[in-house]
Amino acid sequence: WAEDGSALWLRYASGAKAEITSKKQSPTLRIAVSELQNFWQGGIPVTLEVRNNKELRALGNEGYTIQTSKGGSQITIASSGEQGVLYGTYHLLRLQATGQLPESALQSLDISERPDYRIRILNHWDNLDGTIERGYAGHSLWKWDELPSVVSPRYEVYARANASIGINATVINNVNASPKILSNDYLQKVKVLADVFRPYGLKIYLSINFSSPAALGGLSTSDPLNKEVINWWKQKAKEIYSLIPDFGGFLVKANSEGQPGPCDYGRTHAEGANMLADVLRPYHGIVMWRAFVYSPTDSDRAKQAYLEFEPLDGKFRDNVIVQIKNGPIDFQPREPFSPLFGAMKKTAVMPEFQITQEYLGFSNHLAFLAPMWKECLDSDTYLQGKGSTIARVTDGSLFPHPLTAISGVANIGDDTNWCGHPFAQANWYAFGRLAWKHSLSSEQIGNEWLKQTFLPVTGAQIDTPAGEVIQKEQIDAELSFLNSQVLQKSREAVVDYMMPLGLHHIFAWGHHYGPEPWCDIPDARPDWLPPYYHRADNMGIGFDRSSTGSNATGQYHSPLCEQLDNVNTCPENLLLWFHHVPWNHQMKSGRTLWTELCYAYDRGVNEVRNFQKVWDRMEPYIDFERFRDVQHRLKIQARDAVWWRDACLLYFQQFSRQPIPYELERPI
Ligand code: GCW
Repeated sequence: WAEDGSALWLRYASGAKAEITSKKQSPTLRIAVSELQNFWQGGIPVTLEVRNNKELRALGNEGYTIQTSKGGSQITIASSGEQGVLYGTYHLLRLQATGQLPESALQSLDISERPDYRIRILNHWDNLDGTIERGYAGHSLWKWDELPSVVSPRYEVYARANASIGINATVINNVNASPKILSNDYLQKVKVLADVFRPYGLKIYLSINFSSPAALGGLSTSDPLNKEVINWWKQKAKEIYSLIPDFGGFLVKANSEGQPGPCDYGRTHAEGANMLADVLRPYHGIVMWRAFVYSPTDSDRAKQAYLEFEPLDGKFRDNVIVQIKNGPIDFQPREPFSPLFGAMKKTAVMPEFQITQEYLGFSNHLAFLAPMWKECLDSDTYLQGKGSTIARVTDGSLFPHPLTAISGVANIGDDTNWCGHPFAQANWYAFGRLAWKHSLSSEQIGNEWLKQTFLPVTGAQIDTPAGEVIQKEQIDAELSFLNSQVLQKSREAVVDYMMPLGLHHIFAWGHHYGPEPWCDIPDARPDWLPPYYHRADNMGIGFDRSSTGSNATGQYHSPLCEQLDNVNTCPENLLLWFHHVPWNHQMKSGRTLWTELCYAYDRGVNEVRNFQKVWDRMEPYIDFERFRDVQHRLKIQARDAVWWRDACLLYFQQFSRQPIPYELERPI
């Protein structure tokens, strides 16, 4: 009884040969038909319809309805577009796989869905040499050396997995982009991928290097206002669209971490983005311009993106969207939301989440990230008064921008199970589900994923190797327990054992895995050297970003600005992000800051130990290979949690000069 995780959440059992019909034929509809022919077990015939009425038009060509006709003799999945029919198909199969289609439900289906964002996009940080920046699941899926001649079957499986959760776009190369991606040789390869992805509604985008005109085209400059440069881009766009007529557009990292950009020529981000936007406009292409501008010598890095981009509000073309990381620094276990989400009324902005666990224990630690992304999406920016959540700022409901999008940096590689940690698949899944519908709860997403991933797909019971018989219902209940006790608590546990109370960026230089608040590596970037982020000294700890310090709090709207600015009203889980706090400061628990810090680190360790216990209890219900894999990784996580706690507490204790409370475990 073994599974290797390669089937992801798509472990459908064979169907019961009901009649599946579609009047219209097309590659996309053929996929929908065959998915249902292969896996639909409901017994009732299913009809797929692409039609145009008012209701369906309102749902858009990706939205759909699923309805049982009167008398219960037929289910119809309808959409104004083929893509919607395919998404409706996967919706129906998901209900089936998660046990939500008992007879009564089957008889009365009346579902109507439309996606919250127009573009739901993965960003792969895959290099052309096959390595992946911050990738922890093997090498790149894209076998550039074999393409365009050899087409790996995994490309289609990848497209299908994305379609099954509503992801409709993908940037296949690293934002630290090689100019070579735009060479004709590579574009021929990209075209093959685009052809495989197309029937699944998955559109290709590319990251570009801003100095491509010089680096690849041999021009003497890449100045965005130079005529020859503009012409070079025009020719390039023509070439791309002749190969890939539905090409999505460009993602750009400019003037950040040494990447070239318009500022090299005295131009603004807007001038750079607009030049590319104008070039792509005739083909309906778009530009996603990243706001991650990082210069390590800044006095407060957290303020930089806002300072550079806020003055540019209204200066971008309407086919440009500014892509903002959830936090103002860099994908830390917990950050406040980036104030830039609350700064632009006339510019379309989109969130960039990180699915790959660069700062959350790579593929060794179990950390379900839906709670983190929801925390960001649900945050109120107060941009237009109360209720201006990031979800509403970005999904088009607050401002009628024609372009809405949400992106996630992928955690996918060529490992057999795609993502390294079996539970890392849950984050790919959760990103897709939230991008489709940001009001879904983390609990629901976790439950859906667990059931599809671990429930036995056939029969009402399983016979364990130990000779026991276990009912599926019991497994179902155990998985719900796993959801509430492990998945839902896992991100907070990482925060606790790595950097609680608003601490951030005390990672080891280079690899970003373990602790190094003491970093003393001479060639590290200046901001990595202590005390930059933690500011620990004999008085206290934390970065004063209040009005008495860097005044980053001033980048937030009232009343949040005042709330964050005051040490007594700032949420404690962000306290040390915004304030330098005395070691003896009294926390809400009544403990001093130092004691609270000790408790938080210790709690993180104990949480992981509890995850181990809960997981061990799953042994009878989970196939052997995946059970063992997770068990082994939890061992690493538990050891790492102790390492983090001991290292950080012993380091900070030099400054606090106070004992670790006796009731807590001693550092070894
Ligand atoms: O998180 C940091 C990473 C870099 C990454 C950069 C970015 C792709 O450490 O590896 O580069 O952010 O987002 O551009």
